[in-house]
Amino acid sequence: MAKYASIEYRPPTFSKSEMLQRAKTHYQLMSQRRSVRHFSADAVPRELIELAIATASTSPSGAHRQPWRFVAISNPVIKQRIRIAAEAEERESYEGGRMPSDWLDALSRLGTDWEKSYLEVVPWIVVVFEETYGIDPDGGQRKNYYVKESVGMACGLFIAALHNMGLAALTHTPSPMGFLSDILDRPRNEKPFVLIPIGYPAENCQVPDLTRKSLQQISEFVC
Ligand code: IYR
Repeated sequence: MAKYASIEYRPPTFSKSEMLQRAKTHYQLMSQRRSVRHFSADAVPRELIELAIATASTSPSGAHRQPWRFVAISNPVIKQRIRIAAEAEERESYEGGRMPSDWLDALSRLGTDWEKSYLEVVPWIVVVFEETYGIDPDGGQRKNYYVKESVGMACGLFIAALHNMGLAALTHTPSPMGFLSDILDRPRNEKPFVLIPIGYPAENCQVPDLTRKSLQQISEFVC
């Protein structure tokens, strides 16, 4: 395959003090992001979702295959179908013995349960699919590389973009997620990766009072 041509790379540059200021401002913004489970039904313009998806797709990916597909749903009938199917799976997980007790124990502090009414409240659900393999123009299968790492990074950029525009989101993984391929009629090479309800937080939105690990706990510097 022909090599990409090389072009000059000219990213924005900043003075040392600007760099520090920008780093602090960005950290302060991102440290306020929380996973939200109580949403308002207020409408969110489609253009904002499109911009968040475009931002997510700036992510690096294995061999630049960009093995992601973002399916954005505002249709209330489809949202209802997703809620019903997700709750059926989650009920089985939480109450039908599918989640082992240590897992239920780990979740008990967050207060989650099988009930997922937010799936019908939110103006948008975005389901992110990983492309396990690509399809060539001639219909042949093309291997993708580091798919989960690539899609995970894209999802990180996606939720950061949403937070930056003042929207709330939840990275939700009702398990198993095969029902999403059926409801959304996705091709065989796409596998559900995560389901992301998106909207404004409800007026009385509450989140668990948790803290994040300190810099010392999460880093080592070898100088
Ligand atoms: N999928 C379930 C369970 C769940 C699992 C983890 I790991 C969480 O951090 C939160 C929930 C649910 O969405 O309730």
